[in-house]
Amino acid sequence: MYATKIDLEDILMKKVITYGTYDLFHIGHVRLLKRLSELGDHLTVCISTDEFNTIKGKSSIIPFEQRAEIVAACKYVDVVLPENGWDQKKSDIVDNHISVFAMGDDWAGTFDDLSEVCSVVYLARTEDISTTSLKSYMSNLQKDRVAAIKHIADNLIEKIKEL
Ligand code: C2G
Repeated sequence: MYATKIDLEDILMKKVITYGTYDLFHIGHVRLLKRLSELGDHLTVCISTDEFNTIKGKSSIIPFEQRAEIVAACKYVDVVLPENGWDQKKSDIVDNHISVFAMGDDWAGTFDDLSEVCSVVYLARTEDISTTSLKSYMSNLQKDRVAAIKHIADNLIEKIKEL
């Protein structure tokens, strides 16, 4: 049986894979995806589903379908797949003829077992930006806004009492 064109491309291309939630898509994500795309000819990004995020103990603001669509729109990304669990990585790598598995270095050492089937690379995270910090910034904004509205309301009540 002759290999199909797709199979040959798979084998000839240096394919890179990564995994993540990619909630509130930010410059740290973009810079990582750019550097990942420079490790090979083709980049696959597996986006954590909302259900898997629950297992990870994370809740994302943006639902899975939109997170996947946003990452798929990034010029550095070739394919987006769902990440449904911790254990799919090895079969993803083998089934998709992946040469390089790469993540930000907050995961350094976690996936070294994958070196049985591909190269494992951890790239430095982008400092001073994270989904968590964006969430707390927005939450503080909300609290400030509520406090400002309460201050105005209290002043109004005082004025009304003086009438
Ligand atoms: N990242 C980065 N710089 C940042 C923030 C994130 O390089 N300032 C990287 C992370 O190291 C990760 C990727 O961006 O490689 C996605 O980050 P998250 O969306 O937080 O993904 P995470 O929750 O770490 O999920 O099976 C692996 C998990 O699904 C990873």
